[in-house]
Amino acid sequence: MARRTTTSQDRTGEGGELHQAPTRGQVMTTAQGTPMGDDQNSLRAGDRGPTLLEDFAMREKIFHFDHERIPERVVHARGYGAHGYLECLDPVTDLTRAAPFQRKGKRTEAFVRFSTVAGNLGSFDLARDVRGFAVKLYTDEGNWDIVGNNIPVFFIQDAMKFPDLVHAVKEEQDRGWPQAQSAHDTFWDFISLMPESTHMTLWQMSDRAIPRSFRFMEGFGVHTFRFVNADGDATFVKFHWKPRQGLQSVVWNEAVKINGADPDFHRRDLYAAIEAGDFPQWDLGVQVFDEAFAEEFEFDVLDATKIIPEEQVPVRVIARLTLDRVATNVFAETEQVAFCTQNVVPGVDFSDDPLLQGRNFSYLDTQLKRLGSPNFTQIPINAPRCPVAHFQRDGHMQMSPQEGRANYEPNSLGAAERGPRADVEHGYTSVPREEGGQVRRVRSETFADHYSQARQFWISQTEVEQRHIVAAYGFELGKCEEPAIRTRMLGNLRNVHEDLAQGVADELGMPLPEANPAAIEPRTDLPESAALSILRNGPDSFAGRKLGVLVTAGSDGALVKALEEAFTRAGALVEYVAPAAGPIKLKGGRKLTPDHAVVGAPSVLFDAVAVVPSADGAEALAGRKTACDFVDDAFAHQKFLGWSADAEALLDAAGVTPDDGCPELTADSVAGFLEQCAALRHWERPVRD
Ligand code: HDE
Repeated sequence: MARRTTTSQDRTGEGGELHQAPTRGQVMTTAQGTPMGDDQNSLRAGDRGPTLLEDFAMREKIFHFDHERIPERVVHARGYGAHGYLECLDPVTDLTRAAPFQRKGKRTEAFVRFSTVAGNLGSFDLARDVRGFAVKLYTDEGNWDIVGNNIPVFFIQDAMKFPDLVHAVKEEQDRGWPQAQSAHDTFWDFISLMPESTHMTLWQMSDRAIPRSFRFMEGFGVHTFRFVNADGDATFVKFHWKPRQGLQSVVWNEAVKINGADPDFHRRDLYAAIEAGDFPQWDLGVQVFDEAFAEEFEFDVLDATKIIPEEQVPVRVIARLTLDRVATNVFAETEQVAFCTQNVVPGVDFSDDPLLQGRNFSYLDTQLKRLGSPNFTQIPINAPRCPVAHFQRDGHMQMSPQEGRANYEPNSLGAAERGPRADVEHGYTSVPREEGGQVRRVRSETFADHYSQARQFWISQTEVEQRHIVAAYGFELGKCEEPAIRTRMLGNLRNVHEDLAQGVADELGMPLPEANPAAIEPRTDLPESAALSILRNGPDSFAGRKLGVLVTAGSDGALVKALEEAFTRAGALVEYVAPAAGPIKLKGGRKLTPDHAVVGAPSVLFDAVAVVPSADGAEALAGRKTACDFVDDAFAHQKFLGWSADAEALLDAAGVTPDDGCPELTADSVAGFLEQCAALRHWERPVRD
């Protein structure tokens, strides 16, 4: 192969192959398409002389690099996306004319972006935070975005307060911290002064805010929307995404450690599952109700701080979402995807929820800031998959050679050139409805009950979940420096439930203050709702989860094989952790290359663990803190922990006395261990703080 550049390569005397024209693939060019002769050296006057302005290739390369960043999202900056499709299971043509639901089996292309809210782009995945669950559906009649969260209620009732909420939760402006944390004064100062936020904070302090992975969490459209059928009949609708994997979260002490061990835990999990062909799926369910229900319901269906319990309006599953392809390029797709709540399609309409109405302005506006041009809809990830025809013209980065003479309507210039016209019969029309009343800045009286559903959430939790909620408030409020903020929050919590308030007060070592005045006497008659608990809706098998197996040279090869076969057959992932990353030989002769060295793979990265070293290996590991922590943490995090008789020295060193959640493993007991692991954790094990 002839060299395209000789002098510079000869002079650098290294990387010769880099200077040859590629034997495969394309010739490197500038952005203008000019083939590059040298990508190593800038153009110089003399070997040691100045670089010349004439060097268009270097200037172009650095110019582009200088402009690589775009503003990150002001909220939900850290996210991870994947492609997939929505498949219609139950065509609800009686309810909506929305294209995805007109025929059983109909597939609609989808892109989903999961996110945390408060942290910056470079923050860590397992912050205690709400998760975004934004779905873009490329329907035959335009893009429909359901921009939801993994929690069905929100902190505030009116969009007017959103900037305040976000300022309060982000890093404090005078010091620049904390990153990706609500555990600080400004957040709880704001929240404690906003009784309407109380319900949401119960969800946020629950394990919903520390999900095991994106695959194990629910999604909610939050607001009430409208479905409209072909006859123009409208009903109210709320959207739910129910993970077919079940619900699962981690415990707080684990989350804290995962953030250090693998800040990309959630994105890695989604990527790995999809790449392994274990495609995550969610059922799309709807709660449908009419004006009469809305009238008689205890709360206002336009108030985003309230749910409609599933016991009152059941969730009807109409479609299934499958994510089967990771992004090709994270910037081009996940970063540039532009979700807008205003993106609806014929068959879907808004309600008057004041939060939703504000969002309909904000999302479009923010895309202009982030993507820099009103033509952001032409970026491939945002482009509709159906034909687009309008008279919007020009603007930065216009990609479309919009043809013809007339760029206005009405026009009469030549039949072929007249361009598109609105379709009165089939095009989008808003639901006709009566609106009226005085123009005022006002909060409806029907939004005034801030505590009753918070209490309903609390009483619907299992004891384990209640304990976690109390501990989370304790942690967060304990980080507040101002005692008055803690006191005010305790006053709010007294309106929710005495046990909750007392538990948090005990965590904080503070006396219970008087309950804060409530605008409306909180109700105590709302019944428990099983749908609100994670533990009552967990997975029923170990499929999709990860077993960490601690091995050493000389580990029992037959036992290792039995574990691997049983867990893999059950759809789980098995990863090996060893004293070092290099290959080891097991008893029986198998050569095994571990996935991790123990120093880089604490047990927090696994859902359950098997500790099966050789007796010598166990002795050696007993002297290593990382190995003892592996065992101790798995036990403390109430994980199922299988162990072989040879592991005893390590278990002793870690201070672990096996209980019912720690079966001794033999090739025969592996099946029982797998069955046990189907439960999320061995919650009966006493917790050590
Ligand atoms: Fe958002 N929100 N939000 N939000 N939100 C944004 O839009 C906003 C709200 C949600 O993965 C921003 O493109 C206002 C509720 C998700 O790209 C911004 C209000 C819910 C995402 C914005 C809310 C959400 C965003 C920032 C109060 C759950 C990430 C960047 C009225 C139902 C989407 C962007 C993605 C992102 C505004 C409240 C969910 C600034 C004004 C309620 C999942 O436009």
